[in-house]
Amino acid sequence: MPKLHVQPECRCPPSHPRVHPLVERYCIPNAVEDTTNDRVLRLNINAHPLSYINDQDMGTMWVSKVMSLQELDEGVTITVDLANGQYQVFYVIVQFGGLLPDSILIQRRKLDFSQHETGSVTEQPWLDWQYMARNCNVFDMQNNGPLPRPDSINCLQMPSDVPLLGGNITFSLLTTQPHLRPGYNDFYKTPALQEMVQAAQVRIHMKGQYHTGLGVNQRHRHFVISEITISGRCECHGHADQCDTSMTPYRCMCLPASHTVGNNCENCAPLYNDKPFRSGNQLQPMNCRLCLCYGHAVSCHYDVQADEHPDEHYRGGGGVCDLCMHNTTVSMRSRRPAPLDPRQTRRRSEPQTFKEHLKRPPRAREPQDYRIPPEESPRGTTQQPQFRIPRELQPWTQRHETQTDPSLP
Ligand SMILES: [Ca+2]
Repeated sequence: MPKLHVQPECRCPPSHPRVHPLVERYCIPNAVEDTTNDRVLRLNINAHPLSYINDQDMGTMWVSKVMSLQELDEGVTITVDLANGQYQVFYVIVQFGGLLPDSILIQRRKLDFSQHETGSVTEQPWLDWQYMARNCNVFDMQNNGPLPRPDSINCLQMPSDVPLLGGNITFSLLTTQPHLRPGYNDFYKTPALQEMVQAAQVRIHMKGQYHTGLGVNQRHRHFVISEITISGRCECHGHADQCDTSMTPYRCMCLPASHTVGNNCENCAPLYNDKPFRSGNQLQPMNCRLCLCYGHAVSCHYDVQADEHPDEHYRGGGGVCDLCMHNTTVSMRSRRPAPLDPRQTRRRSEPQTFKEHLKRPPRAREPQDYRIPPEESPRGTTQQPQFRIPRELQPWTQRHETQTDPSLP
């Protein structure tokens, strides 16, 4: 990539830093006559770099080269790498500065989590997310087709009144219109939808121009994007309220009460495997459960065979203490540490706390009816997804209307 030299005021290249005083779409060198023929278009590859596409400044924009009709039909692809992990993405907004494309395909790519176990990285396929078009026939799809399943994909027809210049396209996963996506209002109980929001990379294909048929000037055969906004949150399995996104990979700040570990709070801590790992949700925190090893083991694992209520989280328990210490062994009935020989134990004067625990069968203490313990109140609201889209970014709004981009020739 060439080194960028962008003058924020005039967008002229360094070799021709002055805006032509008479014909503003040209730049000319310093210290030459105004009538010089040594001039270059202000629209050039250095003037509107791709980095302007996500600099959080609506006033700066990326401008593609001026294309032939064939190049427009072949289209342009922009790939956004979310850089430090796989997020739960809920909407994608593309804010255009010029003519809207005739058709758009938004795709996503997930991370290959198996690489941690196998050591090899497998390139994940691109998955279709949303089609949009002036007429969905270009994709051999139905206009505004139904969404029978939570992870169905359809083609949204762009409205007939899109502005000549500017406007935006919005892909909002949970508030699809005109058909609401099944499960949109029950995210935590819709696994297919939870899978569908996962993305580590986002790709946007744009083809053609919506208004080309109206005889658009050749100089406007290009794409202009002022900002791409991708909104998501860290995948913390409902066990964190905060996330450090300055790290690579990002790290969820697992709540202490969840007793989870891992960058994504995706595992139970070593001594908290009395129940299998489960994701928390709005109503149930699903904290990992402590194995009753009485201080005689440093880890435990879950054994479904030992669990009287394997389908429930707050009843039963299948934790098996690992490598029992202090002359204890695992009781085959309860999978808890038991003294090797009770008579010997009495003689050896076991610690008081251990004997007290033995008097209290842990199972009898479990509540018969399900009730969330007070210390396990549902997660705070900060962990809930925020789906509101600013009013000015609602789909198909006409933010730029007929304004002309002053920096264009
Ligand atoms: Ca920008």
